[in-house]
Amino acid sequence: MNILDSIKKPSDIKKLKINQLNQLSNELREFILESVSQTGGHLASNLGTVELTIALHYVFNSPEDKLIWDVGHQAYAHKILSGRKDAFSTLRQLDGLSGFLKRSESEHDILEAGHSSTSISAALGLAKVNENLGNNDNYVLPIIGDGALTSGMAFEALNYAGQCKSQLIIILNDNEMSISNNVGSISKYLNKIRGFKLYTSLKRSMVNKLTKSQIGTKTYHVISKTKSSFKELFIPGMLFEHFGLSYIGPVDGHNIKEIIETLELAKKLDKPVLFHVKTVKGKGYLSAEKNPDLYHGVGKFDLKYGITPSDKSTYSNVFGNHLLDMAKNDSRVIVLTAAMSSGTGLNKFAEELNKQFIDVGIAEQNAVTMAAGLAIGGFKPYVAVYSTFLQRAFDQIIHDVALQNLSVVFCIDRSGLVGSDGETHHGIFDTSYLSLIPNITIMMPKDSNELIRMLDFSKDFNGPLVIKYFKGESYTINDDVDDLFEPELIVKGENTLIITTGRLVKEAYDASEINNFSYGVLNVRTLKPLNYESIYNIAKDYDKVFIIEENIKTGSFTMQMENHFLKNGFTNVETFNLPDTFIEHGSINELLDRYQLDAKGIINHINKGM
Ligand SMILES: Cc1ncc(C[n+]2csc(CCOP(=O)(O)OP(=O)(O)O)c2C)c(N)n1
Repeated sequence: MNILDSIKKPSDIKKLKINQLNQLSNELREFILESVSQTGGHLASNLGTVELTIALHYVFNSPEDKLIWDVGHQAYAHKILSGRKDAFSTLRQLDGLSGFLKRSESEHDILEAGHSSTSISAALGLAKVNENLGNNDNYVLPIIGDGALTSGMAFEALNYAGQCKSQLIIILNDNEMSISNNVGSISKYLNKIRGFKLYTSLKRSMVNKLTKSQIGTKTYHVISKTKSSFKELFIPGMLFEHFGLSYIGPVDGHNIKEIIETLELAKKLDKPVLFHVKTVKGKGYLSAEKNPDLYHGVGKFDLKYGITPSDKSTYSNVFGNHLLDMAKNDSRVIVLTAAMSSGTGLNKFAEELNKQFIDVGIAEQNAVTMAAGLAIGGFKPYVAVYSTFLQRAFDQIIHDVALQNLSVVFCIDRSGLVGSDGETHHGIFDTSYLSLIPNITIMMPKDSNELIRMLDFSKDFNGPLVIKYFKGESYTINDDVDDLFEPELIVKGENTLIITTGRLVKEAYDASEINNFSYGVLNVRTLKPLNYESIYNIAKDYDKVFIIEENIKTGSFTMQMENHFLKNGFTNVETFNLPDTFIEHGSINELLDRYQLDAKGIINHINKGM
């Protein structure tokens, strides 16, 4: 039996010797590679955390000591070592294991996440519990990447962390990458200290002694006035020391022995610690080491040949390419991304027009308010962001953009269901949380032509504008009605009308086609302001109206439209949406099927009648 098969729970690791731990790391890496190539998932980040995970479980006692994985996309080794190896082939599949941490899956999963930079804050809460309950021997260990560390939320937590009075060891997993190259001053700072030899607080006393004895009293007095800057020459991680943490590192994150020995040392300190580990994203699979961005999140692929980048046109590509053309003709156009340049289709833009491209790192709030500043200065900012991550900047949209009626365009990718990333990532709240904001206009295209028309329309539009589009391959349906504020009757049909938007226009069209085009299909492109009058004028001639949307019910456009129909005495109207719950993971098609929003589901609804 190999060693990996004998590990049923984290404490089993403690029985192993160092050479066995090394063997375990090889087996684990092999297993992750094989498995993820079959299921898809976050590959490169997980290949980088194998040794670190083994060492953490060797030194600490989970779940009494709390391992808190930031984002949770790099915790596959943790999931496998905590009793989920046999179920791993179901990762990210409908009703299978989650691709992130899930408290219902295991007592070793302490915090659920998917959005980044929450780990230190949650850890501070748990550390306070330990302090108040007198749990002096229990450790709390947030594990945060260098990308996640660029977020304001991580720094808000660091600002408090120095006051923590119980055992806190922040593990900084530094692989020099976010999804793409990490950006900004924090990243530059970490790059600088990565080159230092391992520094521990034991060495700090040596530095202090060295400075007194070797440089002479006179010089020492001059220097002691600027002691901090003097220390910076000798001590890496002074930034963290200024936050009241003891810095230890950098440690080779693929040397289990070194990690274990240094963690044991960290346990002896009586202050909160920042433990800096250098890892390699994609470690052990050469293609992923060379191209970690491409291997950050993967679909099923052949391990022997690796991934070939897809040439399928997605809405993200259509957006990125068209905005690039617009920006080439108008130097006022600036695009902002929060660490998602590849996901939002902006890689080509960044390469060709870097002066008009800004990556702020994982800092959605900063991106939105920076866009406000650009708009005030007369530029035309486009914020390219996933629907789910824009939730972070809700206040900035209201307070910094909408209140001042600034001309910022929000290009919201992944609106609607996103598939296997699941609960934390579906963009199913955006109609609800955006349509309540005054001054905002919200549009959603049914196909790639309409997306391009909306981008063209945005050029001269004044005020905040949202263009939200869904994940997937782009297609075109048929010609458009010119005025985007008017609804578009795509199929006239007979007695039944389906009113919808975005991806579901195609599902409604397919449902109608299956029924010899007997259902009318009305495409609503502008969800705010809702053109009640035009929609109602078309709909009132039908016997039955179904309004559907890939958004939760509360706050949806379907709910708003339904109220209008009822107010006008039209009662043969029914709405269907996603339910007001968190939606699980699964492929988009499986979820559309489960929630009866695909063509088949629409026909079922209609056949059931009212
Ligand atoms: C708020 C938020 N914005 C964007 C993302 C998308 N995202 C997922 S992982 C990741 C990179 C994180 O980098 P790092 O913390 O260094 O981890 P690594 O993948 O390099 O291991 C990003 C940008 C996210 N999860 N949360």
